[in-house]
Amino acid sequence: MTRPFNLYGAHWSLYTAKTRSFLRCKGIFYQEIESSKEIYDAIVKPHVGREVVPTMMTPENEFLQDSTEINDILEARFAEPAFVPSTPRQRLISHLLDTYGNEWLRIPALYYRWSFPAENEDFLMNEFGRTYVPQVHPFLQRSYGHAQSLPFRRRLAPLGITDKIAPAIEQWTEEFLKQFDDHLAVHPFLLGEKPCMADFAFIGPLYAHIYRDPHSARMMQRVSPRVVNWVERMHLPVAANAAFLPDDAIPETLFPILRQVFAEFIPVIKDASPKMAQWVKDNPGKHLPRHFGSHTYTIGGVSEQRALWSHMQWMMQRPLAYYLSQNDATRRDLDRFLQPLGGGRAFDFPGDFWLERSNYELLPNSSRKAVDVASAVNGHGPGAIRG
Ligand SMILES: N[C@@H](CCC(=O)N[C@@H](CS)C(=O)NCC(=O)O)C(=O)O
Repeated sequence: MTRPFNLYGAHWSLYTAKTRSFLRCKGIFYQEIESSKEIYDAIVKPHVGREVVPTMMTPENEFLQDSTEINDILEARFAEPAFVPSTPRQRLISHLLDTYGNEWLRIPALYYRWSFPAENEDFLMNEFGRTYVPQVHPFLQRSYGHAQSLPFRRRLAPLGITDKIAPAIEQWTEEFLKQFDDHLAVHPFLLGEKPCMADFAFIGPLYAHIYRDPHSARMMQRVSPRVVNWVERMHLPVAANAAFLPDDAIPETLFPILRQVFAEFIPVIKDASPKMAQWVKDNPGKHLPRHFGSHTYTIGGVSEQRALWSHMQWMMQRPLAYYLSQNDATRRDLDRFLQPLGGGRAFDFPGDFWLERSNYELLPNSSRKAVDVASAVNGHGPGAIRG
């Protein structure tokens, strides 16, 4: 009998949501096992080295970690329905919004989760505690829940979430949800009749935090009922013959979101990238920290300081490598499309350092340049991105 994929994860977890939704939409046979202390100790830590979800064990007993890498590997193994578009504009936008959902939508997710304790605290402490120690008394579970959630609460400062910027985050989030809701009035997913990889990046923060946590759940229902509906649709199998929009079209209803990507998100990555390259030069042989230093970011017109996040650079390498791997004519067409949205120069990175994942860590490969990697990109999936 066929064995299932084992997904070790939790419903409170942003990145588990990304992989769970992918598995369900693809119709892959899997079982989800909650990431209790027992599971971390017996399975996750011995294989991955730390308590992190999602972790996946394949039917062949391979261990995978990092939701993006897991989804890429599954996409390569299960061809239908395909979630990576094959035409240039759609493919680039899918990679780009994948990066955006993964990295930028964490800001509203973490802000809303941890800024409304009167409504969220009980729910969250129970969730974290029950998942971690399901067998103990609920009263004790709460104190475990507190300890388990502490590292996440501590991420607010490095993500630049402060009292000063809170009103701007709220305004920005409602606007984003309305824009996405308007889009969903016309199209069931970002690029047509079926999800692309970016839909899975969006579902992480939009399901695990905004849809489920009590305070933001009410906001989502009030501001964007179609997003509620999309969250639920993102957990159902997708028909094998569902298609992306014809003629490599990017729907105009996505333009407001894309304008925000180029106005707010791309400048942060472009500022961080050379600073990370410098850090790598100054610290030869060292692991790049998950986050370090600080630089300015702007959301909803307000600026604040945040840390430089190395995973963001790794994610951005994916659209970057795809863009650079295209011939001149295709790149010119992509530029023509991106220009009016403010993305005309989005991909002109210095490109003099490259991050690779090895043994569940991000490692700089300073002998490799973006353009070398791009020349090796000819398909999708982590192998292709790594070159
Ligand atoms: N980039 C990773 C991030 C995984 C991640 O941060 N998972 C959280 C839960 S959503 C966690 O388990 N964090 C603990 C840790 O990273 O130490 C992925 O996409 O899988």
